[in-house]
Amino acid sequence: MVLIGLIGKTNTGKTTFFNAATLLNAEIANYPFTTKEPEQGIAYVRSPCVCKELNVKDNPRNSACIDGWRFIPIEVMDLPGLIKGAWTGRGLGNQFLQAAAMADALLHMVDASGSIDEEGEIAKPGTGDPLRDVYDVEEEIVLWFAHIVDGNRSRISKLVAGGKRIEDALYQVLSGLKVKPQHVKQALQKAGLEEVDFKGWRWEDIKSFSYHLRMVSKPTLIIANKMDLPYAEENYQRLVEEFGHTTVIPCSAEAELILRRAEQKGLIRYVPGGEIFKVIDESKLTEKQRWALDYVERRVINKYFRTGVQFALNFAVFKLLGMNTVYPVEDERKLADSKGNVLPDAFLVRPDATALDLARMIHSELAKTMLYAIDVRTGLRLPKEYVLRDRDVIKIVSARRK
Ligand SMILES: Nc1nc2c(ncn2[C@@H]2O[C@H](COP(=O)(O)OP(=O)(O)OP(=O)(O)O)[C@@H](O)[C@H]2O)c(=O)[nH]1
Ligand SMILES: [Mg+2]
Repeated sequence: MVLIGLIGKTNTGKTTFFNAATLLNAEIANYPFTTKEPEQGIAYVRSPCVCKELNVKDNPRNSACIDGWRFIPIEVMDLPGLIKGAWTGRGLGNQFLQAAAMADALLHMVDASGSIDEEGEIAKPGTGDPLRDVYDVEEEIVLWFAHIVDGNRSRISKLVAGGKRIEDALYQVLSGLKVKPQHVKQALQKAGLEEVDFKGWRWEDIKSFSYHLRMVSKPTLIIANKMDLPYAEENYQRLVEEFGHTTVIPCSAEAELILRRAEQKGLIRYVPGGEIFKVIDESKLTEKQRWALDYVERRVINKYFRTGVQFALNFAVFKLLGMNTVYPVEDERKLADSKGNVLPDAFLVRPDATALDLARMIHSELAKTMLYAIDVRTGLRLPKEYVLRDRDVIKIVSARRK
């Protein structure tokens, strides 16, 4: 399953975002380093379901269909907050970095209201500097990568002396970080180090390579959180200007948490990622609930049209990682599985995934006996190597079934 990691300075709202996305109850508090251990949970990305276009009523199994939107599961990981010096093992740094390395993409949470000071304590909005916070956290990650390379100098040198290419030697040392061989190659190219003898690499070269490796291997979004607070708007503009190469998404994790909890209690109707919510029965709201919902409406929905939580997850999965949604079926006429469930599953697949990859995702046995696939919309036969496209409805035909 796709894994999205939440990184950032302490107190920026990572756990609030995590709880809103997963409806879990991890501890949220206004003191630094509340989260001590990485925690994983299931969240959903949403994609327009094919049920409308194909004019059927679906019975989803691995996902959900609400108002014509398919909600497909992904994994989200909440991580301990970072501070300067984390790569040396200070604070909860090491554990954080090892867990972050497992993610396919990262959401870098920032307190856009500037209400945390340098040490991570809550302060008056407008006093902290979210730009500096982004640089600090990024620096920690790069230094951590760099120290893995530096600490393995002699091993890498030996591998190279033994005839291995530099990219293979580096990959061997770094494979625990879920980086791919092509990431190592790209980072070498971008740092201009392809032709430089590894023995001659200076500390700056290692850092430059590590910076590029971090960038290519862990695509990242910046989440400007706490947009409901004063000063957030100005800082959001500054973040966009400073980090134009990275997408910055305005967000209020707290607002999303309020809406999802209210929806769970049956107080409002709200589809995550939707731009509206409706109170079901005004008379059932307590004073506090009414105030909270009013706050969300005034400070977040009316200004930014959404809380940003669902948007951020969607952006990470569909834009950063380029994943496609594919609907496998067994019965191409009924668009159903063997039990008659219509459009039972929606799978997220990588941009280069083939029909054979889809068969593998369903069952390894199916992949072994696969003959070809059928594009259910057109009835056309597709070869195993067919590269899947977004919203494809596919039947896998195998030898055994015939
Ligand atoms: N106003 C406002 N406050 C928020 C928002 N998101 C989180 N907070 C508050 O910020 C504080 C820190 O939230 P957490 O979710 O615990 O932050 P964290 O990044 O997980 O912190 P650590 O686990 O210590 O790294 C809490 O008091 C939250 O209520 C938001 O969108 N708006
Ligand atoms: Mg936390």
